[in-house]
Order: sequence, then structure tokens, then C-alpha cells
Amino acid sequence: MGLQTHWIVGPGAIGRLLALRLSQHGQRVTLLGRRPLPALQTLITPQGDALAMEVVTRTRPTGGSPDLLHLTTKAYAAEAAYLELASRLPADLPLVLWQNGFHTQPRLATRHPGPVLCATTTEGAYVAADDRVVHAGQGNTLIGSLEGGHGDLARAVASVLSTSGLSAQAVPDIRRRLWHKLAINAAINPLVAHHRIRNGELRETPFREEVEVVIGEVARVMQAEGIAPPEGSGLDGWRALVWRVVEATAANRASMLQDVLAGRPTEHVAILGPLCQAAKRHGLATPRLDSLLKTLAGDPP
Ligand code: KPL
Repeated sequence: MGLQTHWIVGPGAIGRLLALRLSQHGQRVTLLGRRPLPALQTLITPQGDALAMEVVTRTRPTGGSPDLLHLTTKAYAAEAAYLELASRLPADLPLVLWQNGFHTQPRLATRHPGPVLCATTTEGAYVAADDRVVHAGQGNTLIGSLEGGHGDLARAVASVLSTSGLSAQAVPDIRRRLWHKLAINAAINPLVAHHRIRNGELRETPFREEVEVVIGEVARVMQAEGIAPPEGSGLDGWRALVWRVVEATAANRASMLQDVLAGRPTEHVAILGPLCQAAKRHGLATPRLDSLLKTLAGDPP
């Protein structure tokens, strides 16, 4: 399957990392954003090397359509970004969604007529300046379609990414993998954003208690949705997963806290919304998740 030209919509950390790694390995990339960006971009590798390269950066696409469209905006901006381009996209164009949470993915999978893949990544990256992205930590990316189809396409995308230095695999159960990431994000991000603390502080009183309450509610929703934790089972499996990530990211400011501190909107709707809605569908009470959703909607930036 020939995948050589990529439009990447959303020049945040993951969008730029993708753009620069793909460009570095000979793929033809157009990086699309709301404002003009310098064409000369530098990638700082995990080893500390600075790789400068020319990337086509545009505020709107020009020329023919690509082989693949990657949507790498924040979750709350994804649908609007897609709609802006939709009229000029061929009906069979494959779309890769890189958003957190589980809000955008089912909505765009229904709306887009072509194949839709979802990606979840543990690559660590941040934008250091308008012309510079730091690939801080090598991670892994999983790709698949929500209904488990389009296996050849998912394998082709994973292969292009892996060849470009971003380890990736096609998986038949991306829905489950997205909910795993969502469980981690739901247990960590809203609390650290609300209390304005680093991830590791969640281990201390009084936050530890709050995390446990959230994990308990998340575990009940997951059970009702038929989603098992990646290791172990039930509540203990979810607790082990969340506390392992808290430990591993103890010194970090989570993405939602960074958004709050920068005065940007947060992804609370994409992360907490699907859990609260699933709870309602199953007749479960999730008072702590509901109140975090409400609080974050009203928190001053
Ligand atoms: O993914 C994360 C984020 O910052 O968004 C972590 C650190 C794992 C917490 O949810």
C-alpha cells in the first residue's frame, strides 16, 4: 500500500514530531495549522542531536490530496478542523485520529466516508519554540480501526511510522486500548489540573484518597462496558495501572495541567465525558467524575 504523502493537521507536539520524523525519512509532509509556522523546523532527538529540516507548513492545503490525513489537534478542536477540510477530501481518503479520550473517535468514524484509524501513543514530545520540537522520550504507538477492520491499512501506517523512527504496531482492539489510556488520563489529569500539582503529588494526602475514589468509579464503568484492565483484573488491575503511571511520571506536569497553566481549553470533555455518559447508560452513579467534569468546565484558566 503506497503511503508517501501526508497532511498533518494540528502542529502541537505530536503533530510536529510526526511531521519531522516522517520528513526525515523521505515522506512528503504538509503540516497544517491555524497560523503560519517557520518552514525550517528542528527536531531534538532523545539523544540530544538537533536535526534541522525544511517542512511544508501551511494554513490551508494546496495541490492534490494526500495518501493519508493525520488529525493531531487536541480533542476539542478535532471536529472543527476536520469539517474545515471535509469538502476537499476524497471520499476514500484514510484518516488517522491521534486524539486523547473517546469523544472524537466514534463521531469522526461515523462522519468520514473513508477508512478511519485511531492511534494512541506514548511518545514523549514537547514544542520548545515555534521552530523546534523536542522528542523527549521514545514511546510506542498502537493503530487500528474502532470496529477492528482495515488491518492492511493499519499495518501499512504502522510500518511507515516504524521506518521513520516511531515504533508502531497495528492492533485489532484499538477501542479497548483507547479506553485504557482514557482510564489513566481520567484518574490523573483532572485532579492534577484542578489542584495544580505534579503527578507525583497524587501519592500524598489528601490527593491519594481522591485518586482512589476516581479509580473506583472508573473501574465500575469499565466493568459495565466490558473493558478489562491491561493486566490483573477488576479494581486491583486499574489501581495497579494508574499508580504505575503516577510513579513513572511523578515529576511531570500532565498535559491537562499544562493547558490550565497556559490558559488553554482542556480535554476534560473528551476524557471524562465518555465515562460519565457510559455510567448513565448503565445506571451507575459516578459523583466524583461528574463533579470533576463540572468543576473543570467552570475552572478559571
Ligand atoms: O498522558 C498523560 C498526560 O499528561 O496527558 C499522563 C502523564 C500519562 C497522565 O495522564
